[in-house]
Amino acid sequence: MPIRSRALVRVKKEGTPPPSVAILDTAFHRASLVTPHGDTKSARDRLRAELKVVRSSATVLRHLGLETRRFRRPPPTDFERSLVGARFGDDALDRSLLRIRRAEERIRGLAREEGRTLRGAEGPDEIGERIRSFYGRLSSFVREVDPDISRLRAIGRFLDDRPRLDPAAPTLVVAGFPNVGKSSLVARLSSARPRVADYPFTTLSIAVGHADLGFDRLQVVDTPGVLGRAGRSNSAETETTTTVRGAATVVLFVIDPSDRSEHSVAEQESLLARWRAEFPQLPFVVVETKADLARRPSENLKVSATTGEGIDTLWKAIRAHVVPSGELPPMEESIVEPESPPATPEAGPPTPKRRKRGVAVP
Ligand SMILES: Nc1nc2c(ncn2[C@@H]2O[C@H](COP(=O)(O)OP(=O)(O)OP(=O)(O)O)[C@@H](O)[C@H]2O)c(=O)[nH]1
Ligand SMILES: [Mg+2]
Repeated sequence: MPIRSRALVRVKKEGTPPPSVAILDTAFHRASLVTPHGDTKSARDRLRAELKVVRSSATVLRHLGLETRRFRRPPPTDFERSLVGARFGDDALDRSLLRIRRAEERIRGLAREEGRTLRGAEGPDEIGERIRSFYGRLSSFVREVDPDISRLRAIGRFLDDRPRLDPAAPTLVVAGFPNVGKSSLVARLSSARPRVADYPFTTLSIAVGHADLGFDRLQVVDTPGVLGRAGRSNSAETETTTTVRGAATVVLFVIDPSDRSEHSVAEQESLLARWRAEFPQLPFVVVETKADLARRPSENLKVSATTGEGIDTLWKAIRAHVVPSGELPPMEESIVEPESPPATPEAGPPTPKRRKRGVAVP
């Protein structure tokens, strides 16, 4: 059966076409457009075949390169890698990249070898047979990496939906049980405007806002709620734990002491105790929120995202844990390069201005 019909049969059987179908379709179409020059028909036949080999393999390689480019420039940060590892499996990204790289090497080798063999081929039948066999092998190399291309696309979409955190900037991770008021506090503390609603798991993936500490720009990360059931986390809860582990400079642990919470303070505190034991190096700032609704005697800070009560005191507690770096954040988009050199040599280099400053901290 011709290669193209075989691909169509697979599409019908499986519903969505695997990535190889479009890649090979483009490659064979582009290869069919080659226009060889030559004095004799046999010279033109051979050159046409050689050009088909070059063009089809080059097109496939260009497409495979596009599938992997997102993971090369810039490469994912360590934190992004751990998010991907938690969702897709520890080595899923590296395994797929490696398999595609191997397929690229095999395709390059195949094209080189075929170029040599074609030079010795005699007559249109032999040349036609060689091209068919080349296309068959090229197709099977691309089809073998279908699952890897699909996985890389899924990982790319997953990362596109996540903020790109600056690993060098201080990061406050806001975490706690579902529906306790984490997103409301993130909106109070930063430039982020996350969705707030009165039901659990409104937030399903991490989001970031910024706050201007004066000396540095703080990343404030909203997270999905965690129920604290050891060993039985859903993917959103796992994302939160991965973020606490991989991105936090400080954790803001939010407790809801009001009767709006379906979970007792004791339950919420047991998650806090577990995290303190799991991440002994991390500072935890603990707040009891919804202070406008309920408060109980305890040593924890009392705040309300609704009225703003306690937010100034909360900032003091957060700032105490964020060591001034004395440096501007290295994010390129946040810096406007000065246009002219300093007026006098003694004046030293001009200070770059920040464009995105986030919410100013009192
Ligand atoms: N009265 C009062 N209500 C609050 C306060 N903070 C949050 N809420 C309400 O509590 C509900 C949950 O708030 P969210 O900020 O979405 O809570 P969350 O912890 O982000 O929830 P998930 O993303 O589902 O885990 C919403 O109805 C908010 O309006 C507060 O300080 N006072
Ligand atoms: Mg939320």
